[in-house]
Amino acid sequence: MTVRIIGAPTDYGQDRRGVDMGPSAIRYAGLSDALSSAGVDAADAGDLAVPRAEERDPDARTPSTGTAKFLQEIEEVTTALADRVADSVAAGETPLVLGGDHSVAIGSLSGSARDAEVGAVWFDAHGDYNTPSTSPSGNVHGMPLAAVLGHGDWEGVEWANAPGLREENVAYVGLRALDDSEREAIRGSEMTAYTMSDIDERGITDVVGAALTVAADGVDGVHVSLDMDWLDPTIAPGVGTPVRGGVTYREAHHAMELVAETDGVRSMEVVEVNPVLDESNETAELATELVASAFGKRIL
Ligand code: EXY
Ligand code: MN
Ligand code: MN
Ligand code: MN
Repeated sequence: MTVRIIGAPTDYGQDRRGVDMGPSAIRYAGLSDALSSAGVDAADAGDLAVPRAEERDPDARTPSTGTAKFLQEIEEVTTALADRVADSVAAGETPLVLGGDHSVAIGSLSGSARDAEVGAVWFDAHGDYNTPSTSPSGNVHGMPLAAVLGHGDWEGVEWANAPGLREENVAYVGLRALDDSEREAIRGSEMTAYTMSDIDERGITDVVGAALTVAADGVDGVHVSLDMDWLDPTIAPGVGTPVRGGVTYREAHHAMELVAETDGVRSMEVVEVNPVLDESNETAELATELVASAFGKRIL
Protein backbone atom coordinates (compact mmCIF):
# COMPACT_ATOMS: atom_id res chain seq x y z
CA MET A 1 0.00 0.00 0.00
CA THR A 2 1.22 3.48 -0.83
CA VAL A 3 0.11 6.29 1.44
CA ARG A 4 0.29 9.65 -0.31
CA ILE A 5 0.92 12.45 2.18
CA ILE A 6 -0.73 15.72 1.15
CA GLY A 7 -0.20 18.75 3.36
CA ALA A 8 -3.01 21.31 3.55
CA PRO A 9 -1.51 24.13 5.62
CA THR A 10 -4.57 26.30 6.05
CA ASP A 11 -6.07 28.15 8.99
CA TYR A 12 -8.90 29.93 7.18
CA GLY A 13 -11.53 27.78 8.90
CA GLN A 14 -11.08 29.11 12.43
CA ASP A 15 -9.80 32.06 14.46
CA ARG A 16 -6.52 30.94 15.95
CA ARG A 17 -3.33 31.24 13.98
CA GLY A 18 -0.85 28.37 13.99
CA VAL A 19 -2.88 25.44 12.74
CA ASP A 20 -1.45 26.11 9.28
CA MET A 21 1.83 24.79 10.70
CA GLY A 22 0.24 21.43 11.44
CA PRO A 23 1.68 19.61 8.40
CA SER A 24 5.22 20.71 9.27
CA ALA A 25 4.82 19.70 12.90
CA ILE A 26 3.44 16.28 11.99
CA ARG A 27 6.24 15.62 9.52
CA TYR A 28 8.82 16.84 12.07
CA ALA A 29 7.34 14.39 14.57
CA GLY A 30 8.44 11.55 12.30
CA LEU A 31 5.47 10.70 10.11
CA SER A 32 7.44 8.99 7.36
CA ASP A 33 9.28 6.71 9.79
CA ALA A 34 6.07 5.97 11.64
CA LEU A 35 4.37 4.91 8.42
CA SER A 36 7.37 2.79 7.50
CA SER A 37 7.13 1.08 10.86
CA ALA A 38 3.51 0.34 10.02
CA GLY A 39 4.73 -1.47 6.93
CA VAL A 40 3.42 0.92 4.30
CA ASP A 41 5.22 2.96 1.67
CA ALA A 42 4.89 6.67 2.32
CA ALA A 43 5.21 9.12 -0.56
CA ASP A 44 5.13 12.79 0.31
CA ALA A 45 3.48 15.10 -2.22
CA GLY A 46 4.42 18.17 -0.22
CA ASP A 47 2.02 20.95 0.70
CA LEU A 48 -0.68 22.73 -1.23
CA ALA A 49 0.17 26.37 -1.83
CA VAL A 50 -2.00 28.35 0.57
CA PRO A 51 -1.67 32.15 0.76
CA ARG A 52 -1.26 33.54 4.27
CA ALA A 53 -4.36 35.05 5.79
CA GLU A 54 -2.58 38.43 6.05
CA GLU A 55 -2.32 38.53 2.27
CA ARG A 56 -6.06 38.21 1.85
CA ASP A 57 -8.97 40.56 2.47
CA PRO A 58 -9.07 41.39 6.20
CA ASP A 59 -12.81 41.97 5.94
CA ALA A 60 -13.21 38.29 5.17
CA ARG A 61 -12.45 37.60 8.82
CA THR A 62 -15.37 39.58 10.19
CA PRO A 63 -18.37 38.98 7.94
CA SER A 64 -21.95 39.82 8.68
CA THR A 65 -24.10 37.29 10.50
CA GLY A 66 -25.07 34.30 8.43
CA THR A 67 -21.94 34.06 6.36
CA ALA A 68 -18.85 31.91 6.47
CA LYS A 69 -15.47 33.55 7.02
CA PHE A 70 -12.89 33.25 4.25
CA LEU A 71 -15.35 31.43 2.04
CA GLN A 72 -13.53 32.26 -1.17
CA GLU A 73 -10.14 31.22 0.23
CA ILE A 74 -11.54 27.97 1.57
CA GLU A 75 -13.16 27.27 -1.78
CA GLU A 76 -9.76 27.67 -3.46
CA VAL A 77 -7.93 25.44 -0.99
CA THR A 78 -10.54 22.69 -0.88
CA THR A 79 -10.98 22.64 -4.65
CA ALA A 80 -7.24 22.14 -5.14
CA LEU A 81 -7.16 19.56 -2.36
CA ALA A 82 -10.10 17.63 -3.83
CA ASP A 83 -8.21 17.30 -7.12
CA ARG A 84 -5.09 16.03 -5.36
CA VAL A 85 -7.07 13.50 -3.33
CA ALA A 86 -9.05 12.29 -6.34
CA ASP A 87 -5.84 11.89 -8.36
CA SER A 88 -4.21 9.93 -5.56
CA VAL A 89 -7.16 7.55 -5.21
CA ALA A 90 -7.26 7.11 -9.00
CA ALA A 91 -3.58 6.13 -8.89
CA GLY A 92 -4.38 3.35 -6.45
CA GLU A 93 -2.92 5.14 -3.45
CA THR A 94 -4.41 5.99 -0.09
CA PRO A 95 -4.26 9.76 0.40
CA LEU A 96 -3.43 11.04 3.87
CA VAL A 97 -4.27 14.73 4.25
CA LEU A 98 -2.49 16.71 6.95
CA GLY A 99 -4.41 19.75 8.18
CA GLY A 100 -4.74 22.53 8.72
CA ASP A 101 -8.10 23.09 10.31
CA HIS A 102 -11.07 20.81 9.71
CA SER A 103 -12.36 22.84 6.74
CA VAL A 104 -9.89 20.76 4.70
CA ALA A 105 -12.35 17.85 5.02
CA ILE A 106 -14.49 19.52 2.36
CA GLY A 107 -11.66 18.91 -0.07
CA SER A 108 -10.69 15.46 1.21
CA LEU A 109 -14.23 14.14 1.06
CA SER A 110 -15.12 15.82 -2.23
CA GLY A 111 -12.04 14.25 -3.77
CA SER A 112 -12.46 10.82 -2.20
CA ALA A 113 -16.15 10.64 -3.16
CA ARG A 114 -15.75 12.08 -6.64
CA ASP A 115 -16.27 8.86 -8.58
CA ALA A 116 -17.37 6.46 -5.87
CA GLU A 117 -19.71 5.78 -2.99
CA VAL A 118 -17.87 6.61 0.20
CA GLY A 119 -18.66 6.45 3.90
CA ALA A 120 -17.03 8.47 6.66
CA VAL A 121 -16.10 7.97 10.29
CA TRP A 122 -15.73 11.31 12.06
CA PHE A 123 -13.57 11.15 15.19
CA ASP A 124 -14.24 14.53 16.82
CA ALA A 125 -15.45 16.29 19.93
CA HIS A 126 -17.59 18.42 17.62
CA GLY A 127 -20.32 17.77 15.07
CA ASP A 128 -18.94 20.09 12.37
CA TYR A 129 -22.49 20.20 11.03
CA ASN A 130 -23.31 23.90 11.28
CA THR A 131 -24.21 25.90 8.20
CA PRO A 132 -23.41 29.56 7.54
CA SER A 133 -26.80 30.52 8.98
CA THR A 134 -26.63 28.35 12.14
CA SER A 135 -22.94 28.79 12.96
CA PRO A 136 -22.28 30.77 16.16
CA SER A 137 -18.79 31.67 14.92
CA GLY A 138 -18.75 31.87 11.13
CA ASN A 139 -15.82 29.43 11.26
CA VAL A 140 -15.97 26.87 8.47
CA HIS A 141 -14.12 24.24 10.51
CA GLY A 142 -17.45 23.86 12.35
CA MET A 143 -19.33 23.25 9.06
CA PRO A 144 -17.52 20.79 6.73
CA LEU A 145 -19.92 17.87 7.07
CA ALA A 146 -22.92 20.07 6.34
CA ALA A 147 -21.06 21.49 3.35
CA VAL A 148 -20.18 18.18 1.74
CA LEU A 149 -23.64 16.78 2.41
CA GLY A 150 -25.20 19.69 0.55
CA HIS A 151 -26.76 21.63 3.43
CA GLY A 152 -26.69 25.38 3.89
CA ASP A 153 -26.54 28.46 1.70
CA TRP A 154 -22.97 28.83 0.46
CA GLU A 155 -23.50 31.92 -1.67
CA GLY A 156 -23.17 30.05 -4.93
CA VAL A 157 -20.05 28.08 -4.04
CA GLU A 158 -20.33 24.76 -5.84
CA TRP A 159 -17.63 22.74 -4.15
CA ALA A 160 -19.83 22.16 -1.20
CA ASN A 161 -20.89 18.60 -1.72
CA ALA A 162 -19.60 15.12 -2.35
CA PRO A 163 -22.20 13.27 -4.42
CA GLY A 164 -20.84 9.86 -3.43
CA LEU A 165 -21.30 10.50 0.30
CA ARG A 166 -24.66 9.84 1.91
CA GLU A 167 -25.70 10.69 5.46
CA GLU A 168 -26.57 7.03 6.06
CA ASN A 169 -22.87 6.21 5.77
CA VAL A 170 -21.58 8.88 8.15
CA ALA A 171 -20.82 7.94 11.76
CA TYR A 172 -19.48 10.18 14.50
CA VAL A 173 -17.35 8.84 17.33
CA GLY A 174 -16.74 10.74 20.55
CA LEU A 175 -19.05 13.76 20.29
CA ARG A 176 -19.24 15.97 23.38
CA ALA A 177 -19.61 19.58 22.24
CA LEU A 178 -22.58 20.44 20.02
CA ASP A 179 -24.42 23.71 19.48
CA ASP A 180 -28.17 23.44 20.19
CA SER A 181 -29.27 23.84 16.57
CA GLU A 182 -26.49 21.54 15.44
CA ARG A 183 -27.68 18.84 17.85
CA GLU A 184 -31.19 19.10 16.43
CA ALA A 185 -29.88 18.98 12.87
CA ILE A 186 -27.85 15.85 13.62
CA ARG A 187 -30.88 14.24 15.27
CA GLY A 188 -32.93 15.03 12.18
CA SER A 189 -30.32 13.64 9.83
CA GLU A 190 -29.65 10.07 8.72
CA MET A 191 -26.19 10.11 10.29
CA THR A 192 -25.22 7.90 13.24
CA ALA A 193 -23.80 9.69 16.27
CA TYR A 194 -21.82 7.97 19.02
CA THR A 195 -21.03 10.31 21.89
CA MET A 196 -18.46 10.02 24.66
CA SER A 197 -21.29 8.64 26.83
CA ASP A 198 -21.71 5.82 24.35
CA ILE A 199 -18.01 5.06 24.69
CA ASP A 200 -18.34 5.14 28.49
CA GLU A 201 -21.20 2.66 28.38
CA ARG A 202 -20.30 0.38 25.48
CA GLY A 203 -16.54 0.64 25.31
CA ILE A 204 -14.35 1.83 22.45
CA THR A 205 -14.22 -1.54 20.67
CA ASP A 206 -17.98 -1.83 20.34
CA VAL A 207 -18.54 1.80 19.35
CA VAL A 208 -15.79 2.01 16.75
CA GLY A 209 -16.80 -1.35 15.32
CA ALA A 210 -20.37 -0.13 14.96
CA ALA A 211 -19.24 3.16 13.40
CA LEU A 212 -17.07 1.37 10.85
CA THR A 213 -19.96 -0.93 9.97
CA VAL A 214 -22.24 2.05 9.34
CA ALA A 215 -19.63 3.82 7.23
CA ALA A 216 -18.68 0.76 5.17
CA ASP A 217 -22.21 -0.43 4.44
CA GLY A 218 -22.60 -0.76 0.67
CA VAL A 219 -19.86 1.70 -0.27
CA ASP A 220 -16.57 1.50 -2.15
CA GLY A 221 -14.47 2.72 0.76
CA VAL A 222 -14.33 4.69 3.98
CA HIS A 223 -12.87 8.10 4.69
CA VAL A 224 -11.43 8.49 8.19
CA SER A 225 -11.47 11.99 9.60
CA LEU A 226 -9.36 12.36 12.75
CA ASP A 227 -9.72 15.68 14.54
CA MET A 228 -7.11 15.80 17.30
CA ASP A 229 -9.59 17.53 19.62
CA TRP A 230 -11.31 14.14 19.73
CA LEU A 231 -8.67 13.21 22.30
CA ASP A 232 -8.64 14.45 25.84
CA PRO A 233 -6.78 17.79 26.06
CA THR A 234 -4.48 16.39 28.73
CA ILE A 235 -2.81 14.28 26.03
CA ALA A 236 -3.53 16.52 23.02
CA PRO A 237 -3.21 20.12 24.22
CA GLY A 238 -2.18 21.54 20.85
CA VAL A 239 -5.63 22.16 19.38
CA GLY A 240 -7.66 25.34 18.95
CA THR A 241 -10.97 24.12 20.38
CA PRO A 242 -10.16 21.71 23.23
CA VAL A 243 -13.00 20.03 25.13
CA ARG A 244 -12.51 18.12 28.37
CA GLY A 245 -13.61 14.54 28.60
CA GLY A 246 -12.12 13.09 25.42
CA VAL A 247 -10.75 9.66 24.67
CA THR A 248 -7.62 8.34 26.32
CA TYR A 249 -4.33 7.37 24.71
CA ARG A 250 -5.24 3.69 24.82
CA GLU A 251 -8.77 4.19 23.51
CA ALA A 252 -7.47 6.30 20.64
CA HIS A 253 -4.84 3.77 19.65
CA HIS A 254 -7.25 0.90 19.85
CA ALA A 255 -9.75 2.82 17.72
CA MET A 256 -7.11 3.34 15.04
CA GLU A 257 -6.11 -0.33 15.21
CA LEU A 258 -9.72 -1.22 14.50
CA VAL A 259 -9.65 1.17 11.55
CA ALA A 260 -6.57 -0.64 10.23
CA GLU A 261 -8.32 -3.99 10.52
CA THR A 262 -11.18 -2.96 8.23
CA ASP A 263 -9.05 -2.90 5.09
CA GLY A 264 -11.49 -0.46 3.56
CA VAL A 265 -9.77 2.83 4.32
CA ARG A 266 -9.89 4.83 1.13
CA SER A 267 -8.61 8.15 2.46
CA MET A 268 -7.75 9.73 5.78
CA GLU A 269 -7.07 13.13 7.25
CA VAL A 270 -5.63 14.29 10.54
CA VAL A 271 -6.52 17.86 11.41
CA GLU A 272 -6.48 20.67 13.96
CA VAL A 273 -2.90 20.19 15.22
CA ASN A 274 -1.78 23.66 16.29
CA PRO A 275 1.94 23.73 17.19
CA VAL A 276 1.65 27.26 18.64
CA LEU A 277 -0.70 25.93 21.32
CA ASP A 278 1.12 22.62 21.76
CA GLU A 279 3.60 21.50 24.39
CA SER A 280 6.88 20.25 22.86
CA ASN A 281 5.08 19.02 19.74
CA GLU A 282 3.34 16.28 21.72
CA THR A 283 0.03 16.61 19.87
CA ALA A 284 1.80 16.28 16.53
CA GLU A 285 3.68 13.24 17.86
CA LEU A 286 0.45 11.68 18.99
CA ALA A 287 -1.15 12.41 15.62
CA THR A 288 1.78 10.65 13.98
CA GLU A 289 1.46 7.61 16.23
CA LEU A 290 -2.28 7.37 15.64
CA VAL A 291 -1.87 7.56 11.88
CA ALA A 292 0.64 4.71 12.10
CA SER A 293 -1.88 2.66 14.06
CA ALA A 294 -4.57 3.42 11.50
CA PHE A 295 -2.29 2.00 8.82
CA GLY A 296 -1.46 -1.17 10.67
CA LYS A 297 1.10 -0.58 13.43
CA ARG A 298 0.22 -2.42 16.62
CA ILE A 299 1.16 -1.31 20.09
CA LEU A 300 1.06 -3.89 22.85
N1 EXY B 1 -19.56 24.39 17.01
C1 EXY B 1 -18.61 25.49 17.09
C2 EXY B 1 -18.69 26.35 15.85
O1 EXY B 1 -19.33 25.94 14.89
O2 EXY B 1 -18.09 27.43 15.85
C3 EXY B 1 -17.20 24.96 17.31
C4 EXY B 1 -16.71 24.16 16.15
C5 EXY B 1 -15.35 23.58 16.39
C6 EXY B 1 -15.00 22.64 15.27
C7 EXY B 1 -13.82 21.87 15.58
C8 EXY B 1 -12.82 21.50 14.77
O3 EXY B 1 -13.85 20.50 15.17
MN1 MN C 1 -13.66 18.94 13.65
MN1 MN D 1 -13.29 19.26 16.78
MN1 MN E 1 -5.14 -2.54 20.84
